[in-house]
This record gives sequence, C-alpha cells and structure tokens, in this order.
Amino acid sequence: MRRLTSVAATGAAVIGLASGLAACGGGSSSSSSSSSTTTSTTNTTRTTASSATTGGGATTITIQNFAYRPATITVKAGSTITVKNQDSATHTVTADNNAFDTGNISGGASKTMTAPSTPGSFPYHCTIHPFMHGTLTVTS
Ligand SMILES: [Cu+2]
Repeated sequence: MRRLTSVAATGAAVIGLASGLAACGGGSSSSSSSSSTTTSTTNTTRTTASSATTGGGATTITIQNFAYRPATITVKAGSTITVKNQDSATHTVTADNNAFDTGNISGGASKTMTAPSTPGSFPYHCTIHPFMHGTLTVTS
C-alpha cells in the first residue's frame, strides 16, 4: 500500500546521502544568485544521482564495517544492483533462498547483480559473516 511512497523516500535518502551539500543549495532557489559555480556543481551531482534512481532502478548497496547500507532497500523487479564493498574483508550478498548471489566481493571491489524478477521480500546475508543481514524488497 505504501510501496510508491517508500520507493520515493528511499530515492530521496540516497540523493541526500550522495549530495548532502547539494540538498541545501538546491532547496532554496534564492541562494543560487550568490554563487553560480556552486549551482552548476550541484546540478551535475543531482543529475547523476537521480538518473541512478529513476533509470530503470539502478541501485547501490554499500558494505561498510560489516554492515549493509542501506540494510533494507526497495528495487524494481529485474533491475541492476551494484554492491560496493568498502571493507578490507571479503563479503557477499546472498539471498537466504538463493534467489541472487554476488559471490565473493573482495575488499574495495564492486560487483553487480540482477534483482529477482518476482516481486517480494528477499532477506539476504553474507555467507562469510552470517551475522550480516539485509532485506531486498522487489516491486513489480
Ligand atoms: Cu561478510
């Protein structure tokens, strides 16, 4: 019932994280007169972030300090998900029901995987560190 709302909120959060300063600059149009250079930088950042969110649901899961960020993420069925491992340890993103599995991702490396084609909630974990958990929610 709140799928669309939650997708929008997730997207906004991603954009906010990707460009914390941009959110401030872009929030009030009156501030653009103070620095046109800052504005163009903001636009570039925002374009990159929004195309990642709306362009077919490309999404990124970051692994940091033995945790998935965000731990809960919503994507469209069949979309591409990039997993960035920012730890030095090797991690995986593996569905509890094996609907998807990145295999080992070395420290500092990235991999992509394809979200399941079936909508639903897919809990996942790291096969190397079973205490690491996240949930991938797939919408049609
Ligand atoms: Cu791990």
